Amino acid sequence: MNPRAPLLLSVTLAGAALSGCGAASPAATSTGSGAVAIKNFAFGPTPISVTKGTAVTWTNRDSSVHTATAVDRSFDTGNIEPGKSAGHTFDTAGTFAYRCSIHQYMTGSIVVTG
Ligand SMILES: [Cu+2]
Repeated sequence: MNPRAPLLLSVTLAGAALSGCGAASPAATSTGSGAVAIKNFAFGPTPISVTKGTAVTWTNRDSSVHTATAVDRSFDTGNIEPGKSAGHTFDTAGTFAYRCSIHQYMTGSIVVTG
């Protein structure tokens, strides 16, 4: 018996399960790990949807300092220098609007699902 056969079968089944899940989920942007870029004085992508317990990372790709600060103050990355990253782990389900505390017209939101 070919010892690789069971492994190939598992991979095939996992692939089928994943594509089934994707078809059932129409959410535009949904990931288990969140990554948001800050570029040209804007957050993107936004909104993003993550599952509870996900660490979201903001990476500053501008030449200005930015922050990601919750409107309700539930989180605040503090200053993120150009080229640096900062993160926050979302342990509570809900929708969290945030903005840059320096440039308050920069807004985004994180949707945390249970
Ligand atoms: Cu800013």
